[in-house]
Amino acid sequence: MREIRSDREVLEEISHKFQIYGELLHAEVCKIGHINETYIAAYYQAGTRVRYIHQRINTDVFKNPDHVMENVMRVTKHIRDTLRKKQIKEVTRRTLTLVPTRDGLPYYRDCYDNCWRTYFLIEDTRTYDVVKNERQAYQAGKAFGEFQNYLINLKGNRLYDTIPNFHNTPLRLETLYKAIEEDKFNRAAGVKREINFIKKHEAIAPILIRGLKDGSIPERITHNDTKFNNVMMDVKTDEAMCVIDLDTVMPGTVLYDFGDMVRTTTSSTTEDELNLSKVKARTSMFQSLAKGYVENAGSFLTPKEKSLLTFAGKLITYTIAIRFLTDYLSGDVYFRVHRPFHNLDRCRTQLKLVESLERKEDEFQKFVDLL
Ligand code: GN1
Ligand code: MG
Repeated sequence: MREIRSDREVLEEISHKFQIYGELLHAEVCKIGHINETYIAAYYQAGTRVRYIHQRINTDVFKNPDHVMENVMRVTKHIRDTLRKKQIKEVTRRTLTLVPTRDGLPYYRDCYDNCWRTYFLIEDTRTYDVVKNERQAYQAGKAFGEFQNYLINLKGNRLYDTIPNFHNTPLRLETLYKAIEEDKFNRAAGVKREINFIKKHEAIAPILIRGLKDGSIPERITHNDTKFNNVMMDVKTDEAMCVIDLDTVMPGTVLYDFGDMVRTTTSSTTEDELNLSKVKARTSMFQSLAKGYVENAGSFLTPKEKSLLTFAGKLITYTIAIRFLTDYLSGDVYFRVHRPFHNLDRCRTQLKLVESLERKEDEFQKFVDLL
């Protein structure tokens, strides 16, 4: 039987495995994120207090941690080198820095087969679940636009697909339909409205994947999880400092990235808001986001990519709704939940946002066309 150990015991053990030589003072769980387990740990080292992030990689989701870590190492090194070349200051606050194990490896596998990695914690930054003002929205667009821009000239082999078919909406739909058919937890009868809405929108599902396959949408290196809370913001200036959560950085289309920015940056509420009447896409946030993104990614965007930016917001929101609903029907096995019906609540919020984005689609795209 697996022994139950406290967080403190686990962290005491793993902390000695990395190239950190101080004493562990304090550690706490970071509740942001639905997949990996993240801890913030403070150490007393060489006469001062320093903080690190320890993260247990969810290997049910990321089945090949070697691939994930190789991608992360290549991407962070490339960004670090690029920032240095450009003589940009505070490089270690502007990209993640991995702390290797004492054996020089990118992650540590413990005796339970848990995979752990460590990053510097970026001090004087924080994340937000909901965008507060237009400056933040602009900064989010800029941060991910720059991120993609820096990676345009990453040399060498194609990055690994850490989760194959991650944004393949038709495949996500198929998985949903299978879950409805199986209905293992007798939950399908309660979600007829959601299923109908999803079915009615089926036609949008293949549009981006088709473009990627026929080459009309270029494959690029993309982040693939561009939630607003994956941008560390400077606490004093509200400048976007660093893009985090690099496990899904892999080949894809910038449209999914921009789409997920639209989903999380324009939304007036958190992802799991219960009061659906509050959920809408905010026009001023969209405009600031699009401006920040196009100004910084602009030089490589093709006209076709640009013409689909608004549509991508609707499509990715629809896709995430499908994924939340599938997980609800499957017994909440993928996304971490904190209350009953959590995944269903998340799905409903996303679908409400799809409706709102749909209403504003033409208006939003007109704005993008003028940028
Ligand atoms: C997951 O782990 P987190 O919370 O950053 C998910 C994303 C979803 C997001 C929805 C690997 O991201 O795809 O958009 O939840 N990540 C994975 O909030 O599935
Ligand atoms: Mg993530």
